[in-house]
Order: sequence, then C-alpha cells, then structure tokens
Amino acid sequence: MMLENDLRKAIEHKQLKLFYQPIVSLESGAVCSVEALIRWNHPRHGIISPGEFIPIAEDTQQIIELGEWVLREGCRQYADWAERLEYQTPSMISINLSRKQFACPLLVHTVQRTLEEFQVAPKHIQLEVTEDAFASDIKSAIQAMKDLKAIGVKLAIDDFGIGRSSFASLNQFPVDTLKIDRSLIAEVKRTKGMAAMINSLVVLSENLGIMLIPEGIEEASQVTALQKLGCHFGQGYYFGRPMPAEKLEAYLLKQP
Ligand code: G
Ligand code: G
Ligand code: MN
Ligand code: NA
Repeated sequence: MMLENDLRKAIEHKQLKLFYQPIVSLESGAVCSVEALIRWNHPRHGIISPGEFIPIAEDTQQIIELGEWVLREGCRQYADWAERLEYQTPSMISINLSRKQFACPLLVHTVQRTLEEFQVAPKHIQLEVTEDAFASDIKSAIQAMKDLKAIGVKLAIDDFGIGRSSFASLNQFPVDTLKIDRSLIAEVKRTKGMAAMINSLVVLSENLGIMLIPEGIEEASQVTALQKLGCHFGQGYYFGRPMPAEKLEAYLLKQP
C-alpha cells in the first residue's frame, strides 16, 4: 500500500506532529492534563487522521517506531513546558499506546529511557490503553501494567464502555484513570439508563480511587448533566479541540 511506504519516511521527514487536547476540571475549567494526539501532515494528501494510519502502522510493525517517536516528542514537549511555563504546566501529559506497543516486552525500558533522556518525572506521564490491549492475554497485560506502575507512570483505560468493557476488570487492573468513551457521553442526556450507568461508574471509581474522565463533551448541557452525576473532570470539543503546542500554551495562559 502507498501510505505504508510514505509512513516510513514520515518520521524522518518531520511530517508527524503532536496535537494536544486539554482535560479540565468541570467545576473551574482549569486544565489538569493534556492528551497528545498524533497528526500526519502528508506532502500530497494533507492532514491524515491517526484513525487512518495507526491501523496501517500496526499491521506493518511500524507502530513500534512511531510509538517511540510519540513518547519522545511528548516528553520533549512536556520538559519544554515545565521549563518555560512553570506553574502553568499541566500536571500530566497523556499518551496513547497501541495494543502492539503495550504487548512489546521492551516498552518499560523504552519509557524509562525516554523519561531519563528528557528529565521528566514519571508521575507526569500517563499512558492510555484500550481494553482490547488486555483481551488476548490478561495475565501478561496485568504484568505489563505492574511493570509500568513500578517505574511510576500513570495508567489510563481509554474508550471505556464500548467493546469488551467489564466492570469486573477494573478491579483487577492497577489503573489510575478511566476514560469514558464519547459514545456514552452522547447518550447521557437522552437516556436515563445511560445516566444511571455513568453514576455507577462515578461510585465505582471513587471507591477504587480512580480518576474518571468523560470524553467527547461538546455542549454546556452535558457538563451540567455530568456534574450532577458526580463527575469532576472532562475532555471534549466544548473545552477545546486537539491543537498545536503553541495554541495550547495560549489556552493555558488564559485559564482561570
Ligand atoms: O485525534 P483523533 O480523533 O483523530 O484520533 C483518532 C484515533 O487515533 C483515536 O482512537 C486515538 O486514540 C488514536 N491516536 C491518536 N494519537 C495516537 C498516538 O499517538 N498513538 C496511538 N497509538 N493512537 C493514537
Ligand atoms: O480514542 P481516543 O479517546 O484516544 O481518541 C480521542 C479522539 O477523540 C481524538 O481523535 C479527538 O480528536 C476526538 N475527540 C476529542 N474530543 C471530542 C469531542 O468532543 N467530540 C468528538 N466527536 N470527538 C472528540
Ligand atoms: Mn485517548
Ligand atoms: Na477515548
């Protein structure tokens, strides 16, 4: 495939870029962390969404190199913010891991090496994985999570509520954060059942000491609804779209 060959050159030719989306306190709007989301500025096709090229990278094993680039660039940017923005720096940067990266035995070393290279404390890094990363081999997945926790980074389950989500699994995994998939948030005002489900996730996450982040918040009325259900944090276009680092900096300086 054409994109596959182009992807090989993308890193080398500096066509990849990380965008950042704020994760905020619903009460104050203050930014508590940012999620890094990759973009590919293709010389002929323009901006290509990761939804399109991440699956190709996974099929061709290029995901490992790509994932390392994301981790390095995220850490480099975080260190740069910490130096220049000081107290305005978000307390965490969240980085997406693909299933294949998560299954790679070298992951822990790569993460540790990268943190050392950029002098970033592990508590500032959160790694997001979806549940399909655990599906095939739960035992190895739990071990991988424990290894990552041991070096001090935070872990999040991404896109919770779709696919194979199970409440039971939450108790097994040493995760810090649960991100509720945006398809559930879109339903929250429409169906009582969904509101009840979100509320039970609030109770569950509080009891387990897990931070809960509803994703895909697009309207003020969803903020109100989620607050009523007991949510404290959120992410979505309503607060800010994924944006280049410079734009995020301006956003941080404007915050309450
Ligand atoms: O930002 P956007 O909605 O286009 O992202 C589409 C999908 O690509 C999402 O599922 C997101 O998790 C994934 N994605 C974005 N950036 C990265 C990345 O750096 N690494 C991996 N593995 N997935 C990413
Ligand atoms: O799978 P993951 O949660 O990592 O993917 C995040 C994706 O969701 C990104 O591609 C981002 O652009 C997208 N996104 C973030 N906020 C919103 C939102 O409010 N609405 C919609 N439709 N997509 C969003
Ligand atoms: Mn994510
Ligand atoms: Na998600």
